Amino acid sequence: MKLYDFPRCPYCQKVRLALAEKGLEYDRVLVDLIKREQKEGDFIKMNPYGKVPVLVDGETVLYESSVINEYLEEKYPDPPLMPSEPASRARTRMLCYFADNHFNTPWFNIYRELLLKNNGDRDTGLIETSKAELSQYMERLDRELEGKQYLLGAYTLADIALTPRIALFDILGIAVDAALASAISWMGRIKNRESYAALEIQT
Ligand SMILES: N[C@@H](CCC(=O)N[C@@H](CS)C(=O)NCC(=O)O)C(=O)O
Repeated sequence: MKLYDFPRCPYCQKVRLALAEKGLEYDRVLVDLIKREQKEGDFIKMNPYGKVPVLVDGETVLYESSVINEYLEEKYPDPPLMPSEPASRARTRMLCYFADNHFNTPWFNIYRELLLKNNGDRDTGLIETSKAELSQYMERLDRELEGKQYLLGAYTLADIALTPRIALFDILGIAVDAALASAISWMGRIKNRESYAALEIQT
């Protein structure tokens, strides 16, 4: 398999985590987003949206990180990263959607303001409202995690989808309320997994 990848992209990190959890070998092809290689000839033929990640498995070309991770789950089911029962599988997918489409918005606001802009250009108001939004999402996750090791009980693609975002909390100065004990211990658990190294977080 070949993964077209940009190291610090959270969507690529999700796929690298799933590949690592499943112990799958693959080659990595760096797509330099800064040089806009994702919008050029050969790459745009694989993904018409011009975005990483893209996974190539033989003749199969896939884009959209959640679709890629479900493909990996179906083709390489061991170890499983989805529950077996339909309602829990649907819940896993809802949480993956939440991670990419809701949680990601305030998280990326903070990321962009702090890591992609210079000091004087930062919107401090946006950073604060985004932190408040994330606090609410963390409360929701804390409730979801009560009495559980991971979001669905066992570790799944839902935990994977949130991991790249959680991983940068310290670097982005995002604090989690100490009262959210279930969420805090879950964060510790996902960081202690062997696969976590696949994120390649640079401190
Ligand atoms: N929905 C896509 C999102 C992928 C995405 O937004 N990738 C970003 C990097 S983190 C990208 O390639 N951006 C380049 C661009 O839009 O030009 C997925 O889940 O794979």
